[in-house]
Amino acid sequence: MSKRKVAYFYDNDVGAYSYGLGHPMKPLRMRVTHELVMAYGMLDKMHVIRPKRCSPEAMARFHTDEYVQFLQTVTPETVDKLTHHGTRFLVGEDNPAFDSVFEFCSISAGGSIAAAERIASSSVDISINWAGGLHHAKKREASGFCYINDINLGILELLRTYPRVLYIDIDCHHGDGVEEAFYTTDRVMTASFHKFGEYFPGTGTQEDRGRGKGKGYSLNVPLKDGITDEAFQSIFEPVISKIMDVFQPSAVVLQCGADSLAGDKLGCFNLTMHGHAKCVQFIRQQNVPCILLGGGGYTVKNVARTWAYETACALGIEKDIDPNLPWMDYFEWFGPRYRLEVPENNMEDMNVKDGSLDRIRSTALQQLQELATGCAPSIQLQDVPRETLSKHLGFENQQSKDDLDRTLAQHSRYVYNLQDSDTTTDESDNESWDSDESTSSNHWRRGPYRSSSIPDSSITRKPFELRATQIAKKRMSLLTGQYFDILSNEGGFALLSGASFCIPSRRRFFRSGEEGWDDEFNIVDEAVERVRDAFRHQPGPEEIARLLDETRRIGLDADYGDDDDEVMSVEL
Ligand code: V1D
Ligand code: CA
Repeated sequence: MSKRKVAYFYDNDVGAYSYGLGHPMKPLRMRVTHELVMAYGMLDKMHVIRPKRCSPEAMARFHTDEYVQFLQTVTPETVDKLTHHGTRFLVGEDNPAFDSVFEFCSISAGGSIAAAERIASSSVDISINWAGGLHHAKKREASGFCYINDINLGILELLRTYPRVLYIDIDCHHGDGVEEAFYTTDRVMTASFHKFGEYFPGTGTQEDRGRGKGKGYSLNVPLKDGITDEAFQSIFEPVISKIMDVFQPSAVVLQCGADSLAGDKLGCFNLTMHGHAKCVQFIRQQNVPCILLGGGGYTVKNVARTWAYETACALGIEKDIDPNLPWMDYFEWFGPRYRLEVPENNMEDMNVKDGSLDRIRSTALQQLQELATGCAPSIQLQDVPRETLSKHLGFENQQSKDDLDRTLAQHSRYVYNLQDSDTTTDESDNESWDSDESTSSNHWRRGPYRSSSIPDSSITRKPFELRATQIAKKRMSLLTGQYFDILSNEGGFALLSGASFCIPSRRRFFRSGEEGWDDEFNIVDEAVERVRDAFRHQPGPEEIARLLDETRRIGLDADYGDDDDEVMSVEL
């Protein structure tokens, strides 16, 4: 098999974090994996990169500002107060506020973003981040041991370059956080293979297929206990082949959660190391740029064995790997056989026993056939700009972006002070757009086993005007991604910023219909151009007011606003 250029992202510190005694998630498994990878001499065969840690601003490309800020602040001592006694952000025992949780997240997410950047720049064929794959994290809430959804951040990075991204999830649990994020788009197809039925998170039926433009682009393969290598491949390979055919992804992200291995402490499948790795080999054979991520996996020595072996598969050297483990730190953990293997056990395969595997397979293939014959993704025919959105908008120079931000902020405050009598706010409306209350009504999502991942369509966006009230908080610049203060008496600024600052933040920069560039985007483009021109000559307050008014009139709603955005899917 031909060679592939591989980038391997690893931060030495990652193994030192702890979710706490008695918690099944052990970040140490990444260190043990790395020790094996090193002992097998694989580090010399790939680019080994310590990724930049993910900044809060980069996290907020998917998550809300408020949630990211919470993660930055929370400690075991303050958790009770900051979560309002465990009712917001972190719920239950699954996601403790352990020491330095934010740093841990920044390593995991930094790795997946860097992995995506390397793929998008075509400098490698395969990127690996075993610290990533945290597929349950939601926009404004931690879930199932996951706090920051590194996968969504990585996919968003890929979408800057590629028209279509395929996400595959072989963790024993449903990849709900990724499915939900891209549920309404046809640019990301998600396919999750998982145990379904009285099992966390309770989502991922075959009826959950996406919504709107994304209808048909979410695929679920719900399975029962005890699936073996042979049975798993008998559904994985035809389903993935069909997706490759129908969707023709430009890049693939494979979440390699290792709790689908036999003998996992939380999983209930019966895959061997070789069976699990066959998914990696199969994806590699497709000759599409690919990112391999970690995920679940609770029998640490088996996780390490499997991810080390899968690193060898990425390199195409698995045939040369000695099944007897080399000497390494943690060697004694691998007794009594000290072998690179995860054998199957004698549990019964319920999928084969009751014939459900055949039914699930034919339903999945049928659904993909409908996608093929119904409507092939129109975006296929279109080009995607190679440069980043900010570059496309001309905001590529950090210094000038900072200046622009500062100037906009100063002038906006000044303008607001001039016209405060015009800025009417509804003080009686105490349902702040800054509040998470509206999504706390999403507490149904926290129920152990909800039946559908379709967002609540009864939740509607609040009128733009309501945002004029409040807010004493930090806002993130849409131009630079940096934070600046908004004082509570600058409510009008919040309103104005809703029109002006949000222009470049719109993610909907590429239209998936046949029309190509989004008309709205062209308007945005022109408006941005005018704002940029104006700021080249230090505009006065009147000019700023006119520009802000103009941008507001053309209907550039504040799409960015973190906490008022009720839709859980990202807008593309
Ligand atoms: F057993 C535990 C001990 C301590 C703390 C948590 C657990 C535990 C086991 N299983 N928690 C779970 C699952 N949570 C529940 C909750 C109880 N309910 C009300 C909900 O059943 C969560 C399992 C998370 C699996 C995560 C994952 O493997 O999919 C993963 N993928 O990437 C990273 C993690
Ligand atoms: Ca899965």
